[in-house]
Amino acid sequence: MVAGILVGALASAVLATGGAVGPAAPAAPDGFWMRTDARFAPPTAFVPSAAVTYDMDLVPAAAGIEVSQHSDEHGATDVRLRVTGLRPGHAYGVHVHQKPCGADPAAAGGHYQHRKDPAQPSKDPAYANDDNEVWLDFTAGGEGAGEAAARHDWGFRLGEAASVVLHSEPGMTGARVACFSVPFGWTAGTS
Ligand SMILES: [Cu+2]
Repeated sequence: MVAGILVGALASAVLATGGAVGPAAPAAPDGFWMRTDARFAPPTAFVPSAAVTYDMDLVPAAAGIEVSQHSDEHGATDVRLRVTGLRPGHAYGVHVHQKPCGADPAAAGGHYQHRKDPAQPSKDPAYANDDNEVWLDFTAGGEGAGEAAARHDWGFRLGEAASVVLHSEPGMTGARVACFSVPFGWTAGTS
């Protein structure tokens, strides 16, 4: 697997020139797709990776991750996750988080929420659930591979979704064991 990013958008005028946009946030594209992959490395690695592991037991160095997003012109969004090289049989919790990864697992911030809980970090189940957040929990198979997908009728707001965090167990409570910085896109359907 070669690490990289592929990004597409239907509003080619926006991305191709940028000339029509003002100093504020650029106009949202009418649709968006993106796929990015990387291999995990510790935050201290000589060659830094967009994918960092904080727990080499649950997420070994050189384990692989791929994340893709497809948003249609109405904002409905599919996010897909594929991983390789993890601990066979282990159940991981995974969410889209607000900020990019850092050497500190806390750097990724809280979960992206469609309706933002006024109290952050959010623990209220009315907000912290898989309808209002993007959860990609999975159990690694016998070879350590896994995948998950989530579909919502909403998309991300500009700049507010920036990583995928793997946790030590499904749901809300697991420790952060790895993080992948992902350039999620926003769409016109996002309000
Ligand atoms: Cu999380």
